Amino acid sequence: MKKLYTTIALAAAAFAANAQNPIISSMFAPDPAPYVHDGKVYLFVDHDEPDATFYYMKDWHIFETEDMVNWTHLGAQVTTATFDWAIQGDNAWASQAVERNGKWYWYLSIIEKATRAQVIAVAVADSPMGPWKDAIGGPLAKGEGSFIDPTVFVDDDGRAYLFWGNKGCWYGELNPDMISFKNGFKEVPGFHDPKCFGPAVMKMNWDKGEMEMMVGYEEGPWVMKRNGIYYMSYPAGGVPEHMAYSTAKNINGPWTYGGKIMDIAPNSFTIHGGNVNYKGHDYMFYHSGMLPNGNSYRRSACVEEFKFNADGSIPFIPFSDEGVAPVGTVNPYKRVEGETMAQCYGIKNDRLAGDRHYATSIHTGDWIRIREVDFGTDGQPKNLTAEVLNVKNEGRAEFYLDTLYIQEKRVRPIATINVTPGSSVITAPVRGEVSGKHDVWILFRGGDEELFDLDWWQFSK
Ligand code: FUB
Repeated sequence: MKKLYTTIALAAAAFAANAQNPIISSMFAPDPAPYVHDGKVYLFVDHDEPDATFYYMKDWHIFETEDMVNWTHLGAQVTTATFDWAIQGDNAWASQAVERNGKWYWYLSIIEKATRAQVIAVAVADSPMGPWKDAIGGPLAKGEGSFIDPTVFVDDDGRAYLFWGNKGCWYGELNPDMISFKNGFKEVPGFHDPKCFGPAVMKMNWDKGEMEMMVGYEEGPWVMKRNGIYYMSYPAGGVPEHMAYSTAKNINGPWTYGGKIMDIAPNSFTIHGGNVNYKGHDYMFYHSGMLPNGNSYRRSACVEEFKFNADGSIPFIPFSDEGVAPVGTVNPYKRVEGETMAQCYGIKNDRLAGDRHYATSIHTGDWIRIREVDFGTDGQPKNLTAEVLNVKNEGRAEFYLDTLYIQEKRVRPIATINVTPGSSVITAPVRGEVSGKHDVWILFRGGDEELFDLDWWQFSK
């Protein structure tokens, strides 16, 4: 048993005490595209496989948060199978989504089966939870060059634009239907000018099959507007990529190179992301290869807070292990999803569409950490209830406050959910005094085989 505790302690230490980056640890979730809507931040990501040796990607996932530290998995809502004209089970690359007049539009990088061309697809739904459908039945944008990494931007006057491209940047104004272009699309003006898109570097031109000098811009544009200025941030400098940005007074340019804003990502030669303002804070999302077993093909989303300079320029944003401070709390007296977490070890997400999701692949020694759980000061929790699914073997979910260990000694759980074959909804008593704000750690224990899936938990007074 001592060995088990040591293993758990090491696993917990693998993510240093307050380490929050990468923010998604239940799967490799690169190319984060945040979107603020209705008091929440949605995060649209693609998905590196755990054993990947290239970008062999099959599906796109969504997460959401209201506190910037605990993220809830909302499922694999779109897969390559959404587009029957695309290559299946591969090349599900970077994406971005937006809500417009009650409909959600998700722009994605994919490969057309008939031509093997990298093209932009668009899926549409009434809500992030889907069902998402192919909006057109074919590519939205297709042409000469590497048509990947779409970013969608809706201007103050309601006009919407799509930008995209690797080693080239194209854009077009979208019609109000969001699934067609008003006047086609074209290369972004000034694209080949280093004054617009950064100092030139030698890069491989895959179309010509030779090295050539190109502007700093590499791929992954992210377009937004602040105080009347348009900003485009993008991975730059060839591979390995850092993050740079340009600004313009007009969406049609000219763009002016603004400088480097992030270094080469830790343990990943690509970087990709974008920024949003949420609850008065500015956040820059990106990905790194810093999860256990991570690398350039096994990347996950990270986030840093930053402040624009007084003149509107973006400062250099350093990477941190800590990530960002919470801007909200979790109410333990309401249902908390099993797939809501700040960090985890060993746990995976389901890969389902729809609205029922859960924490899965649970084995002895795996854990989930939920931050900023506010038990309040008005009365004690008396019971803990949890629902488990797909019970494979008996085991238990032990709930702890703030830590699993004090000086290498295991602390006592405040409640234990004992799971036996056939279990579903289980209630257990709460031990000790519990009030105020805490991290809740859920430690799973049982035999050597996979245990069960966790759907939700909730305390009651
Ligand atoms: O994730 C696959 C590709 O890697 C993306 O489309 C690029 O931006 C790079 O991050």
